[in-house]
Amino acid sequence: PEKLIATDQAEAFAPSNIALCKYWGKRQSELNLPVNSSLSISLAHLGTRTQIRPSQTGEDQVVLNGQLLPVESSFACKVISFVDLFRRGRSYPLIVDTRNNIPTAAGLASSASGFAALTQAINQYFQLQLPDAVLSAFARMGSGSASRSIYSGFVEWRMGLQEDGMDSHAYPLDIIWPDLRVGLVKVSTAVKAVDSRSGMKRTVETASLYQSWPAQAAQDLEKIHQALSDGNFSELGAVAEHNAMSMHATMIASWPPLLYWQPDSVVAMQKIWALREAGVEVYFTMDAGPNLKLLFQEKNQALLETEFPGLEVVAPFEASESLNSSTTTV
Ligand code: 2P0
Repeated sequence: PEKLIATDQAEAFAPSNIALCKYWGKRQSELNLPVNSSLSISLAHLGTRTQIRPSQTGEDQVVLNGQLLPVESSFACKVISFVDLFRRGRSYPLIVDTRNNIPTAAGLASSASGFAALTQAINQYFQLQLPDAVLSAFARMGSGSASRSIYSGFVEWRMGLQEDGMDSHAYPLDIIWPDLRVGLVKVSTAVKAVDSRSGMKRTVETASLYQSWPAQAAQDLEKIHQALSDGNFSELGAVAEHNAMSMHATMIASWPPLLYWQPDSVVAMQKIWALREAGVEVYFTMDAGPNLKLLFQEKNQALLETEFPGLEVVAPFEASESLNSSTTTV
């Protein structure tokens, strides 16, 4: 709009999400347009809460987990240039106060929930009343996976075909699996060495194996849709694990090699394969970091909590008041 109307304060929550069919590679990097479509599950109460209020100093301020960041830090720069997409040269100095309840930059997708919460908070703060699909397309420009964090439950980000990217946004799937569980195996919460953006670029530019990725991702997406409509957990888990390993194979085939795994990641993988051999239905997926995300059903929760001490378990479809607050203006 020509004129922005600011409120006193706005606050929004967005969940983190874990892709079952991964986004890896951009066809256009300024707008974050992906090479392939992807599909994720949102992590209910795990995510980011962001508050926006006017800054009395006349300067933007970015606060992360209670700490005021230097404006020249890369996180603050990203946040400020994202807000500028909406302010477009107009002077509205803001305090962006953002809090994650997941470890930042540990491959637990905090940029996804971060940009989704920021987009929703901006929408409320300036009373833009943008539809969810447009919010998703905006969130995508902050971080590709953020397009999916606008919604809860199973979410598909369709790559789209348009050059302006307005058809590259997520859609919520009308499927509920109350007994689905996602378990976070924290191998390391250290900040990763190569961020996803540079990692993707390196893979696309140097890994000849990457040529087979778009077709594999398209096929996996189809299979996941089928598994979801059949209610077939084993198929869902198997396709998600195969998809993650295929993505990591393209990363490893980059130069210099991109290996996000730590020795303990492999220990955990082998444990999961042994459990499956023994008849326990558990699968895993991994992102641009050393941590594993387990996929299993509620009936196996107690056993897996024993096998993986410290496992953080999320029930993506649990009813939660905090999810509703994503649309609340304070
Ligand atoms: C995903 N990842 O689908 C994939 C799998 C990591 C591995 O989306 O450059 O932070 O900001 O668009 O969204 C992480 O990449 O990257 C990611 P940008 P993003 O979840």
